[in-house]
Amino acid sequence: MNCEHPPILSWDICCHVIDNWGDLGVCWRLASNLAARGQRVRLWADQPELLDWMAPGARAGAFVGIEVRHWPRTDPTALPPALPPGDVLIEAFGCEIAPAWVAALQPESAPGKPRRVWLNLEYLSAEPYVERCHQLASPVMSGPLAGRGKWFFYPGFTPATGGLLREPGLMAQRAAFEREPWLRGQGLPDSTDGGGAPRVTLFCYEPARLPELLRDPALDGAHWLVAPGRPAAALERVWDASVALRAQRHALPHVAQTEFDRLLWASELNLVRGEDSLVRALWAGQAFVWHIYPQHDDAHHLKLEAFLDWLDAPPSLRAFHRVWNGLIDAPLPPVDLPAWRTCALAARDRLLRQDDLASQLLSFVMKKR
Ligand code: TRH
Repeated sequence: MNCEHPPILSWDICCHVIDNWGDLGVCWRLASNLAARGQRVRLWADQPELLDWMAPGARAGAFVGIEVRHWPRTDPTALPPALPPGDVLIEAFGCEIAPAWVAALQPESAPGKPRRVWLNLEYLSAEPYVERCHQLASPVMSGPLAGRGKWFFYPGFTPATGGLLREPGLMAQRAAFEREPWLRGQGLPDSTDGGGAPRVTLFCYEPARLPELLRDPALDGAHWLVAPGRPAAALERVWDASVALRAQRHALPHVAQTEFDRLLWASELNLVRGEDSLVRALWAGQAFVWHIYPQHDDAHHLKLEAFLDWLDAPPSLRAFHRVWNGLIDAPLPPVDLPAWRTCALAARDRLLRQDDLASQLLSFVMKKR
């Protein structure tokens, strides 16, 4: 397929917000990435109101090619509105779309017509199973949809996976970014303030070692740019007079995803979490530390180690991640911004040589139609 000029397909993306913001964050990025390639997207979300800050105007139709709709996921009596069926249905993170909705959004393809494609977009991981399971078929064996089938599509970090979301022109925007005016425009300290002290973006859960990090000599004088919600609450609990002598904190409001990206571009250290902000920290090319989403069976331990292997993280960054994420109980290793940034830039170079997720998705769908 010529990916420069792909045919215009209509896509339905269903998103269940389980907790936090990453489910919708990823789905919105995917919708935007597809729309940027001329595709038409209906984004069905059970909490679309989160978009009011993540993508202001989205619910009112301000983004060409994207229509946001409420998905009454938990109401068994709700049926989808009468709409033209789509060409591609994406079930984000196995969100389980009721059979009546699948049948309505995506009726069986008529003989001789291009086939409709139903996909499950999975969570991001660097673990080896991702390459094995990417693009596997999953037939429906029973129930009203028996005989239909969907495909697994796995994002990932290597060429044998579905890749990462990266909108066209992102790196050009990143290169053209003017940090100082942007910081001033946000009411944040620019580089003239604090004699070169680093800016640290804090977007985490509740890392037990945060008090130690606040006292790391490499962050003396730092400006902590603190995201709302759990990061702000976590910092509030441990911020005291001794920390206030050596650092400053700046409470941030919710900002649009595009501004969130710029925040990561403008900071010398990005403490990110979940899934989407990790990917955006990679594109930012600054030193970063990942607070992985904790799973109760500790499945995130292997997931973190697999990511650190792929990242080719230097020993200091590996050790830091293990302590930051509670895998081992040891003092927090010192921050090494230059080494961590070098590692982040090398990882970004590797990723930029691979196709992005939306392009791969388009190619895959065209092959299956
Ligand atoms: O919020 P997260 O922790 O999200 C998730 C969820 O917990 C989800 O259930 C889990 O499956 C997933 O992680 C792995 O972190 P994440 O993924 O980084 O998503 C945050 C999103 O919020 C991201 O798209 C950026 C966006 N964001 C803004 O747009 N503006 C803001 O001001 C902030 C703080 C975040």
